[in-house]
Amino acid sequence: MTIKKALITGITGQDGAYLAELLLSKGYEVHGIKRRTSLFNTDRIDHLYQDPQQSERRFILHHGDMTDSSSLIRIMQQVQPDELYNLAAQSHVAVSFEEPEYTADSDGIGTLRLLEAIRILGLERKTRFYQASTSELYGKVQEVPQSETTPFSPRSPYAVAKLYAYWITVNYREAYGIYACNGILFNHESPRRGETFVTRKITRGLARIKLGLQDRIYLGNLDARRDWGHAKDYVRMQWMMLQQDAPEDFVIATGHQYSVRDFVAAAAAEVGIRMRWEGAGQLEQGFDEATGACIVAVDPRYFRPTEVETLLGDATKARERLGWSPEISFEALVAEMMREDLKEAEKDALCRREGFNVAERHE
Ligand code: NDP
Ligand code: GDR
Repeated sequence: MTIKKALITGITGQDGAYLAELLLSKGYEVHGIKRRTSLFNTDRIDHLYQDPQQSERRFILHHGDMTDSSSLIRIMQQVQPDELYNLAAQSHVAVSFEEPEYTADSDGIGTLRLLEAIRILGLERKTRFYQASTSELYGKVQEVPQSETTPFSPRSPYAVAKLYAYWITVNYREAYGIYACNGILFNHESPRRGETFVTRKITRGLARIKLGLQDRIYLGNLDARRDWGHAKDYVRMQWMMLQQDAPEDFVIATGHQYSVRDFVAAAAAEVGIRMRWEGAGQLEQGFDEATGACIVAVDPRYFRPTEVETLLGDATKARERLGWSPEISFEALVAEMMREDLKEAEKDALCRREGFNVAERHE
């Protein structure tokens, strides 16, 4: 039996790590592209590492970058993957306002570079392509809930770059017959979520407050509403989309929506804190009802020049056509994130008690 080969860009990220685990469990040979960094950046996939000296390796990393065609073409030529998952991106919406040109290059043109690599190498009939599209495409929403037919209205340089990536994926499917699909994924989180996205910032911050390592979390727009799922459920769907007879685009979402404030309250409840809110807008504060301490405050530095206020997905097509539905609830997601961040905070607390310096990291 021939072993299927998958290539994942963004393998060091949240989704890349879960997808690599899933594909390895299905017997794939998994190749990943990581970029060169001055410090190790493979924390999320270190448990999958196999020595290059080992024969019959099924997990192989390559150095490359979405802004560097030559590395992408070289890796594609070497691997000749059956499935190519494009998960790499400058994925932080707020950062995209600070680095708009780089975001366009890596997230927009980077996608084109991969599709061109498929064409240049004559892999149009071999390589199936998955593009990590996003609910941020809907931006200023025109319809509730949002489905595959809802018009796009992007509200950030990140979303505009991803809009280009979405359409170039559709165009290469239609123009060259490449099996190329967009997964329009709503927010998905996990204990592996980057620390500067709001959910992880909240669970990490609350764990540290609980253990006396910090006093307060500073957040931006508490009214923003999101449809939050678990990354594990969502990578399963990424794989399913490439197993169909014909390529199509799918929305992936839970169909439930919560505000940032709701997320704080749910996470706080996990560590036995009941929240009380006072004030509004920039002056709003969240208190630990039992101690009276202010543990959440608004800092306008985290407001975005243009905000996506509300997102709610309709994944009916994924359910009806592919039999997909999320298995992990919002409550279970929050509980898992809190549990894992408490363990991390306990390590820092232990170091501090033993007299070691623990760097304060906030963003
Ligand atoms: P992460 O930010 O956790 O991971 C992004 C990955 O891309 C990392 O491996 C990062 O490398 C890599 N990367 C960034 N820039 C480059 C570059 N120039 N060249 C090569 N690699 C690069 O994102 P997620 O795992 O959360 O998301 C995966 C994809 O799905 C992204 O494209 C994101 O935009 C999209 N998406 C995510 C959603 C979510 O809620 N998580 C929802 C919808 C879409 P490094 O580790 O070195 O930084
Ligand atoms: P988002 O995720 O922008 O939806 O993009 P993020 O967690 O950054 O923000 C969600 C909402 O929370 C509000 N918010 C804050 N956000 C951050 N990061 N930090 C804060 O302190 C804070 N306070 C309030 C934001 O304004 C926003 O409304 C994520 C990324 O994974 C994208 O790559 C992906 O495409 C989309 O999800 C779907």
